[in-house]
Amino acid sequence: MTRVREIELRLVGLPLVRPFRTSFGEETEKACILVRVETEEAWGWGECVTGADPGFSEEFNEGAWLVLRDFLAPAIFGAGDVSSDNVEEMLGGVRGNPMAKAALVNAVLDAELRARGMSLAAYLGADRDRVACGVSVGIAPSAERLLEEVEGYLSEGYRRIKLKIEPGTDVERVSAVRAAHPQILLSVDANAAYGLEDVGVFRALDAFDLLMVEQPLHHEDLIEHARLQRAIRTDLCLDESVRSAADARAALELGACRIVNIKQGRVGGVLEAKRVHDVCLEREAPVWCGGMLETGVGRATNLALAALPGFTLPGDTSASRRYFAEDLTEPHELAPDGTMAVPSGPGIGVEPDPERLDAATRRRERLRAT
Ligand code: NPG
Repeated sequence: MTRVREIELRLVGLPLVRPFRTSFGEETEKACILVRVETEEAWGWGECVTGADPGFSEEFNEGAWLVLRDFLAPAIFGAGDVSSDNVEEMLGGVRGNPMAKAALVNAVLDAELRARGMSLAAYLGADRDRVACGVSVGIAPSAERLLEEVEGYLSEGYRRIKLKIEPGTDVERVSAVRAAHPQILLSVDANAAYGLEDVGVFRALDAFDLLMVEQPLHHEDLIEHARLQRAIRTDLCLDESVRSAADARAALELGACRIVNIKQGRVGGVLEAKRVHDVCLEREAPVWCGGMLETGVGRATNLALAALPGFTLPGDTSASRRYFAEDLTEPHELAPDGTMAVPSGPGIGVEPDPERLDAATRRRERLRAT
């Protein structure tokens, strides 16, 4: 137990090495909030996975900033002693806003683990020190460009390719990649762009031996996903629709999916992410670690999570250079065998380089107990 002395919020921006297009929009830069918590014993970092606009979920950077500054930080300052055992409860008076909460929960836990000299991976119960990595490929302007991009990632060693899809080009693009690479682990992610009336598209995709189809239908739906799952052979995986361990349990019990993408930021932080993992492990549903184009801070957090025993599929834990020319931390690097090291130092095991962090900072606010 310790007191939080100060919480610093920074809005940072980094250019992406290539635009990232999904069925809900295109991003050319990464803009996010970093939270630094200072306790009586140590400091810790958390990255908020919100983006500039509410396209993926209802949370977004400017909203998350206000929620953190005006509600979550005061809840921590007002509560007295804080630790990983009570931090989620302290934030419980604020409904929803899992991404904003995740940044603070993760920062408090990082500070606690740095003070104890224990790595996040060890704390969570990791059973390996390297994880298998996949890569998520944005919607390309043409099938040729997509094939080139896929070739590039395969030659770097990535062990699974995930294609973003949207209505109109879906089957043609998947068919082109599968024809060129009959053996690879291949999946698709629709980011909720379809309706049940599109069942024909998913029946057609059944022909390509996909590892999974991710989040085809509405971002809050479970019932229609269960219907779709019964109508196709390929396993469905849910992302947006799973915002807690309770959601994961409901999804698996309803048969809405057979695989779960765990993004710690989407479910309120690594503590809830571990519970989602436990629910899935108990029901023998494979999980994998999703990504939200995080900087090296959030990426280190994801790597620790991805080392838990239930993470049996390669995650969107790609190398820093897939996103940024220069990351805020030391770069996370992919080995030629398609694996990445799980940071082993105290807490998340990395920190932002002070100069690069300052150069990327667009706004900064320090909050203290009043
Ligand atoms: O490698 O970090 C990564 C990106 C993986 O495709 C990816 N993320 O829908 O899962 C997603 C998508 C995403 C990115 C969603 C950014 C929201 C923001």
